[in-house]
Amino acid sequence: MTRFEDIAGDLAHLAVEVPSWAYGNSGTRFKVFGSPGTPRTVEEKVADAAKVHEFTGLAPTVALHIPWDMTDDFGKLRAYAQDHGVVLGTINSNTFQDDDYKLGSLTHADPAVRRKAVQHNLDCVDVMDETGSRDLKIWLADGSNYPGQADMRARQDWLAEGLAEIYGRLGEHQRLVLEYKFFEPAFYHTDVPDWGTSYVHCLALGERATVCLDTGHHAPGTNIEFIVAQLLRLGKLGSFDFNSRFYADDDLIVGAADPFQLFRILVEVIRGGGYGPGSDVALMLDQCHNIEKKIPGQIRSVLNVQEMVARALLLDAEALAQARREGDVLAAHQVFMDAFYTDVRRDLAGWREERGLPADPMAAYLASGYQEQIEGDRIGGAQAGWN
Ligand code: PSV
Ligand code: MN
Repeated sequence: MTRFEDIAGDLAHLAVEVPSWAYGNSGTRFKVFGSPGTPRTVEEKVADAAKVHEFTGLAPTVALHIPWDMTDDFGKLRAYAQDHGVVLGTINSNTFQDDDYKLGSLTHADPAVRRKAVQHNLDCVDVMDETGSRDLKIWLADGSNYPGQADMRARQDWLAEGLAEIYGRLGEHQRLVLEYKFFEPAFYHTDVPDWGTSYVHCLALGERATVCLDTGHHAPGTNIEFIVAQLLRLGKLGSFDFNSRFYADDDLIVGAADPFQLFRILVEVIRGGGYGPGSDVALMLDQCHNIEKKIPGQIRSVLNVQEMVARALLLDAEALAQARREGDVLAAHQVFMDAFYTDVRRDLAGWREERGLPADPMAAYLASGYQEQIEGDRIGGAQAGWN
């Protein structure tokens, strides 16, 4: 049996990157609700993200989205983040909110639009040079709504060409991560719909191109942990966008909809070498807090990941291997479920205290007065939103 003491050291390796857009207002196509204290600038988003790290010790980096987080001095923003105890992380490009991209970006039939989309990504690499970021994350809204509308085959070639140019611009220590999504906003076909499509493009690009797996981007019932196992086996899992879904790309708090799925995913991450100092798999959140408070929403999210990492680390690998060798189906299943059902909350509270962190980060944040302070201070100006 694996005990909590045995995994306490390994738990210290957990780092979850938080998205700047989680702190801004977001919503559905029906309504974006405003909320008091919402950041108006990228600095305020970074300051909020820093609070998540301060109370949990789990979120040392903040991902930016360009142009949402555009600023004229990224060097200054980098220093600002460092002063607040965090580091700027992944740069997310955005070729989905300009009118020119209505029929596609990197896969548009018009070479001028493709050029514009490539140029935007090259500009994002310039940003990365200034922020010190390692990863450029590309997610495309490209696709079509009606059979016959688009030349799906030609679009794959245009995509490959565009990605190659972007990849060629990367510095030695930079990576391109290509995210897939099976539908939305396009409803008939999507140009990077699945891990296989992302994988073939990354393979053609080279070593520093890897797949980003957003947990909300699969059809219901998909065995995501199998994809995790396969991509790790192939050395092509670059990063996760964690969130949870009930129906489509709900972007809800990770572990809220299906904690067991999160556990199964993390078991494969650990099993495949995707966790710990030897791994370069980035664990990120990609979430929106449409109706709940944003900073506590993010704190809850990173804690959910921590709890499930702890349970996954507790999996008794030896007992499991033995049951599997013996072909004992039920014993293997029991070993697996025993780890999942282990309540680690008390142990984690003690673990945090030993490290000078609050035992209950949610309660500590709520008692800190920060929420009241930003709600009082951030009056006037335009609240940050996802568009
Ligand atoms: C698309 O649904 C996505 O998951 C991509 O990662 C975007 O960059 C992100 O959401 C923010 O809209
Ligand atoms: Mn995503």
